Amino acid sequence: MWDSLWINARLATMVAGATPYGAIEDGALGIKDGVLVYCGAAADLPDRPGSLALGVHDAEGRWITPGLVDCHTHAVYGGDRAAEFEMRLEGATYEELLKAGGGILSTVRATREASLDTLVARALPRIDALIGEGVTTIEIKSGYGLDIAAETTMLRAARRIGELCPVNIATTFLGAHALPPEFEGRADAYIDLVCQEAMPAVAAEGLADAVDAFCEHIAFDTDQTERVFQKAQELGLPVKLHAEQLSDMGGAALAARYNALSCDHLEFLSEEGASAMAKAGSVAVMLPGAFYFLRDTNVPPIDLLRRAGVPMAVSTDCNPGSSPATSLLLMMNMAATLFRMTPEEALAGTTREAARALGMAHQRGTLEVGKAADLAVWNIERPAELSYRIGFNPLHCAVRDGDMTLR
Ligand code: DI6
Ligand code: FE
Repeated sequence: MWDSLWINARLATMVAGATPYGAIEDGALGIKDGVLVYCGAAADLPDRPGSLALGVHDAEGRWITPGLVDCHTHAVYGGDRAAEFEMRLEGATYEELLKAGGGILSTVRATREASLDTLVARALPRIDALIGEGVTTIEIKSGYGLDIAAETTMLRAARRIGELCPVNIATTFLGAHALPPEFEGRADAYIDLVCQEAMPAVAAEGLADAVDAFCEHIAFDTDQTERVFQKAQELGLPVKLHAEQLSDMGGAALAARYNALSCDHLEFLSEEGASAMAKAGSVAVMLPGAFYFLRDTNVPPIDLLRRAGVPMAVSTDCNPGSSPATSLLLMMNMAATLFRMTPEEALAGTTREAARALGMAHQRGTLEVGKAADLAVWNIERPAELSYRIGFNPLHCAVRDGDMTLR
């Protein structure tokens, strides 16, 4: 007997191939031990629903998609940056604020002051907002601690959230996010600390599933980024990169050489960068919330990525400075309106390709037999509605690893 069976469902399996959205119109999903054991036409079920599963759910014709995956967030942090937002509206730029000790560094101060419990408590409403939209997997980065104690506390807070909430958490060590004030003028010495002490400590405790860096003229250059990647490789941790957000540093091509899971932002990505990513199979993570909030004008080269065959994900970049966003559905709308991604690309970008960007493609991101039973059930008539609306949540209920989380 299966644990549960969904019938009367329209499935957007998001399996790439024959039909748009991998759609199965009169579909059924069977679940056992948190895993999909049936995914296909209801007509092909081997028996009557009642004799197949302990619990039978009637989706009443609703669409079911894979649970959404938010593959790039900085959802754990202390304080907020609303005052800085006001200053930007009075004329200051993002880069000026950072140089004046504000920006990321003001969040670093607030994060260092916060206890693990406070970090968790402050993050929970953001996590709940994401879960409320059918998100079943969230990546959370460190990067606002910038010393060993505060970075590990951030990562522990992220792991704790995974224990408290019905959501899968992937953690990423982002020690090379910004230069902490005590290392002013000594970026290489800080990278020494990241590589020789912080990363090994994080790896020894199993606190990070991947390693990220911010390669930018206001953060770290390609040599420093490469040192971080070398150490990550040595420790057996996959890498990803904040690349070409504000300028073309050649970060994407560098990351591709280290088989990066993803390169993220990419507003200034070059043709060489795109083809290197295609060869390495790195996912391009689009972050339209940051583009919008910083009033960026350089749209990431979507057509180039399409032509090169680079998979594209879409994420919130949930963070206090450049994207205080906790709606992945809104990001899908922005990916369509601002970046001209199609609604199908946007949904693939928050399911299949987002899972791939986390190295979880074998486990999550599509509705397929053998994958985790992570589902979002929607009150919509067609999948394009998920990208179409602005600030409307049509979620009916969600299932994570076979358990109903929200209804
Ligand atoms: N790029 C971003 O958009 C965030 N981090 C990064 O490297 C912004 C982080 C912040 O402003 O707090
Ligand atoms: Fe980011």
